[in-house]
Amino acid sequence: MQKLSKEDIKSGVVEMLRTAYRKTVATATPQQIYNALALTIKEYVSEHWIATHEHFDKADVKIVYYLSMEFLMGRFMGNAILNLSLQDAVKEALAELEIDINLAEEAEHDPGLGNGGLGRLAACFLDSLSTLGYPAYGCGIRYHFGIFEQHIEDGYQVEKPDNWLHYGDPWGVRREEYAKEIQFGGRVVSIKGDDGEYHFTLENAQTVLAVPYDYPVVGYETNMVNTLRLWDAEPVNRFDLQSFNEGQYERSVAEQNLARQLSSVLYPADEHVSGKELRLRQQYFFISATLQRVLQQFEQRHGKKFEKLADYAQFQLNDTHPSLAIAELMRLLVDVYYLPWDTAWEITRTSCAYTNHTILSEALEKWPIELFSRLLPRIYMIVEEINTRFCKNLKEWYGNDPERIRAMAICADGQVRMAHLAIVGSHSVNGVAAIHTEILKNIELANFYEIYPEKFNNKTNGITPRRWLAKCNPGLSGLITDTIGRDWVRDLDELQKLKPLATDAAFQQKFMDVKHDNKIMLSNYIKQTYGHSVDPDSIFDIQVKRLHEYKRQLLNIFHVIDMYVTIKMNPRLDIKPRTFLFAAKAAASYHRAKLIIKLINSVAQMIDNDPVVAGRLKVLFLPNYRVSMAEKLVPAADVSEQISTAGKEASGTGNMKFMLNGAVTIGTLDGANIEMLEEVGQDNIVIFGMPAAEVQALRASGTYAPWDLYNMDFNIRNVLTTLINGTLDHNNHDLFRELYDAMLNGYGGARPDEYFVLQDFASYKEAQERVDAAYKDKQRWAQMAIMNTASAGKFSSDRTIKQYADEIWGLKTEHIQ
Ligand code: JNB
Repeated sequence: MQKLSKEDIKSGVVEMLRTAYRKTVATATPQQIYNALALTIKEYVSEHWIATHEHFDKADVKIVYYLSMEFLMGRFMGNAILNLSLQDAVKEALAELEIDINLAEEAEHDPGLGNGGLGRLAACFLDSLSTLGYPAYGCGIRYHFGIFEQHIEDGYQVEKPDNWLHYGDPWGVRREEYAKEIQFGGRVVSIKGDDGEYHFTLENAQTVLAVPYDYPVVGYETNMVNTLRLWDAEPVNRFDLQSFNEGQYERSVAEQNLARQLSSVLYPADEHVSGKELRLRQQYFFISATLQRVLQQFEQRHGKKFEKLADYAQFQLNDTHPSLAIAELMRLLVDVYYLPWDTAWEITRTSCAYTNHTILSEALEKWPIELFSRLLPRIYMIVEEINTRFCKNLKEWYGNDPERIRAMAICADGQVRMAHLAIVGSHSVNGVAAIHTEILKNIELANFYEIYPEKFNNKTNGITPRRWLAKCNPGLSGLITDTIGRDWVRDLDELQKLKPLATDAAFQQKFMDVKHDNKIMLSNYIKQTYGHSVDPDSIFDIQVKRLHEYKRQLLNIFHVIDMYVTIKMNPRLDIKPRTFLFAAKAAASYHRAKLIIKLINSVAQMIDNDPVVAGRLKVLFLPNYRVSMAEKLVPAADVSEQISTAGKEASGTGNMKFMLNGAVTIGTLDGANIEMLEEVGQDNIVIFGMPAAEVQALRASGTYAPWDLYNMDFNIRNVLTTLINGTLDHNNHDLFRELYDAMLNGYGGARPDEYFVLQDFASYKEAQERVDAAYKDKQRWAQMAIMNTASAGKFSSDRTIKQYADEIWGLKTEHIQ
């Protein structure tokens, strides 16, 4: 295929502007220019996309289906340009057309079809699948509204809808020919099939149409283009005169409303179950559509040989959200394709695999049987049957131990437990970092590990080096490529070659110059966008992630208050100036998290208003954290805050992004931080706080007494007092009393300081002093920063995906001509 040239791009953009908007380059808006460029590139991508699928058909390949409620893709265009090696051609074409490429790229709305780590991981995985040459589909929902847009008003979070489709959807291809009908409610009846046997079907169900929109997933310097398939819900259009006459008018309207609601909005609660009927509808909607299409295609290719399904299709369940796949696959095989139960079960078990992403108990999905069986009556029957057979097996293995059986059952206490369904119906169960998998095996899922040890395995998360270094940090990318060549983009272990240069004064200088340039660029962006001045010569200390108590943004801001108080008491204190940057969305219903946002903003204001600390401390909360903002922050970070209560953060992936871009981590022994420590060595990471085992022991002992810490530790006392003495808000002394109470007394029946902020405070403070000391020694700091980049190879999602392909999916790479 002919590569897209500079001239092709120029004429493509001009032509597209003319036909789509009757505009010229001179009169078009940045929005229109973006669309014209996107459509030009998409046209070119389509050739590779078609070739990819021709190859899949011809070679009859095995395909992995990554089933996920969330895909946090970030902007498409820049990534496509990079992966297609079109960066130079596009740059030159736009320069000749006198278009500012930045303006065009910034005009793309960043689609937020995910909450955080789990959704962004899915996006990194798709990039790696295409880059490595693995046939794959990402399957999910085309929400019309992504994660809300966060505004900050008077220091408080305010949510606004994110209408990402408003300006058009140049990358999506509507595939009406693959639409599928999805049924909800109704009654289960059995009718005689063509085979003369009785089969279950639904009577009087509500029907919604699932229409797929396909988005290209371009691999880096390969010709493979995989597909992100997002299903949109539409009414089936039964709004005909007949149903009107038969008095079904209301029902018809109800169905239309139902359809419109289904793919309307992403649930914005991160690691917290909503328990809402609409969420269960969404889950069944995209699972049923995906599986109907996969089986239809399988039958076209292989006839009725469904026993071979697992050799051609693997379904990876991104947490329990898609775990209805297990029951829906059973339904289709048994009710639609007339397979015997045992055969269908064998097929299902061998084609599904489950990834766990959190051990927070509030994120365990359990559906009330009443709701589940009403909405999905046939699926419920199947889940019950799976449960009955599973419990019978348990009885055979353990004898009659009702307590144990009740603990492990899929249906119990009036609920369906989705994690148990996912484990029983899969051939693989994996955690996302070594410590996380150990906790699953030994604590959280110990019961299941005992009966299915062979299913459990670890797949430590990774991030794509394309978006998270090559794309977001051109300065550092260029320096690395000039030094060791460009192979690192596909083989991140190549970065090891930088290790000998960590002590090289000339390289240190260049590395830190790039960092400084990135800090200046970020400072300019902050000045322009928010009007705040930040000093690029201060330490950029960054904590960006969802706002959650276990992630302990509170520990960070408490330490800032402590620094403030310390400087006030001793204005000549010798510390390196610091800029603390925060960004985080809180679930709309998570009151405590929103109060913490308000606290961060109040502290920022207090510091801004105090000349004594001016030039030494700065705090800024950046509103509306999202992928495109992360791409600006990560390259400019000196210090990366990864400070969760040990045992709570399954892996973390932001930690890896900062490490790759040469930031030094201050972190706990949690999630993938532990493996980062192994890779980078203890001289190049700042570790503090209780390890997970100590946290567990302290919690179990019931002896944790924050008041003792308050009484013994003068710094803690000062920080907590600041929360309630009017320093932060002269008009309302009680604004933050809830946080004070939560720390010391327990608030609303909860235990005091559930996440051990105060317990780890002294250790954190001391670790921050180590950071300060290290930064003052310029060579030492440069060496640490370089060692972080040089040691980040393990955290490429290419490594992770290769392990999934080899150890779970049995998937081979393909080469597209
Ligand atoms: C999540 C996440 C988990 C469950 C729900 C929503 N987990 C989101 C994150 C972990 C990180 C880890 C990433 C990728 O593996 O994002 O996954 O790095 O440590 O916190 C959820 C949503 C609704 C209902 C129930 C659960």
